[in-house]
Amino acid sequence: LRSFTSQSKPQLNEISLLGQNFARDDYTNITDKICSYLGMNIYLDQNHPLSLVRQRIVNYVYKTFTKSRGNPVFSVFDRLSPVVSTNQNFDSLLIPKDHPSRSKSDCYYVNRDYLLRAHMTAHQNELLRAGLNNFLMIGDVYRRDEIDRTHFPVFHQIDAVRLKTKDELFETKALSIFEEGANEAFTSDQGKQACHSLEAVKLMEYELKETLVGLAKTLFGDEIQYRWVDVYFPFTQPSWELEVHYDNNWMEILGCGIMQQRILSNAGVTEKIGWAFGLGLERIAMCLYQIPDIRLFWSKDTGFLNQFKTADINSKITYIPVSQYPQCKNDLSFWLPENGDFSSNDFYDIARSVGEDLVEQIELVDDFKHPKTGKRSHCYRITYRHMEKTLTQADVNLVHKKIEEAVKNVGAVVR
Ligand code: FA5
Ligand code: MG
Repeated sequence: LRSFTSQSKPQLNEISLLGQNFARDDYTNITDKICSYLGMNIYLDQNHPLSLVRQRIVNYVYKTFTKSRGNPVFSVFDRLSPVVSTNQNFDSLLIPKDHPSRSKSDCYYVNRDYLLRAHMTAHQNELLRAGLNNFLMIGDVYRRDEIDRTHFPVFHQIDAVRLKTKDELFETKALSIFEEGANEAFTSDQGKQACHSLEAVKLMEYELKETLVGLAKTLFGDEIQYRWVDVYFPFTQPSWELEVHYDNNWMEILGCGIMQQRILSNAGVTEKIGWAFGLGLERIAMCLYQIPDIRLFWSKDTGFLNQFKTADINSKITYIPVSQYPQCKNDLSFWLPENGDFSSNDFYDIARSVGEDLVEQIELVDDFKHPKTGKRSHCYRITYRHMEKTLTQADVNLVHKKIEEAVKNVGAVVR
């Protein structure tokens, strides 16, 4: 029954994804390039801008919902495999068989039965079945799309689910969550699910919207303008999108709603009502840090990444564009002057003054003390980059040589 085998070497007609082999078939449209993003987990890299936004959102949810002792109510799942079944991504969420979001032109299919998740909501069902009531699902999602400044086939989402019992929802015993005898598949003319009482839906809607407006204010500031837009999702009813006003535009940052009761009962959950939301990290990060291009999130360039190195994830960071031209790295190792009062900062000053604006960054990559002689040596990795042109290795060597001469002048011995 299983359409994949584990751990073994993939056969010719198989693809290996995160250590599991999957059979190819006529649905397979996942490319090697897309496969290369699997497991990169940039959203978990400590100082990555997406990681800063992720941590701020998780902290907000932790702080907003606490148990009596101040412990967070929500559990976080941020290492769920992005390879999911069509049942997880679609069927379990009541997405119809003929829904356009299932099409091969929109999704990366591994085969007929498996795809790269197109939203984090794909994990809702398994976590509901596991008996969880309050949880966040965080990870990379994959959609076939154009590649431009704001679109990239891989982006990141945080999804949330919160379930409440009658006792958690109401202060009085007289009220109930459900309308006696109503069919879970029907919608009432009030725009809610027929099976829900109006008071239960209104209280859930209130908490959901309060939570999300609070989140928007935490991220963008108390002054942020926002508006709610009625929308449709197969898995929530009623459903809304939250838009915030940023740089003279209304920007959609999330979708949310009251969970379809059929999803809960299919997962074995009874006597509870739930709300859910799903938001994208990239858009929020692009606004918060003024990052102009979504591709930058995939940059390995330290000129980009170092701008987000901060001890305080809430500090205001405004991205300063780095040069378009490539970096060039050269190492320099030398024995420190024998007089013993040479510090790394001395070297940085020398390199900065001799190397002018071509030196973008310097790291100490090795600090070695000779066991017998006690002599110390440092190795520095210097990153060069010109703001207006591509540096050749010859250009770099010239400057590198000048720095070398300058350290010799202060008594260092180049190795
Ligand atoms: C969803 O993915 C739903 N699963 C969200 C949801 C969850 C609704 C739970 C209700 C309950 P949507 O496709 O609109 O919906 O994406 C949700 C968010 O992801 C968007 O609001 C946006 O912030 C982000 N997003 C969607 N597409 C892109 C894209 N191409 N690039 C960047 N961010 C995107
Ligand atoms: Mg949307």
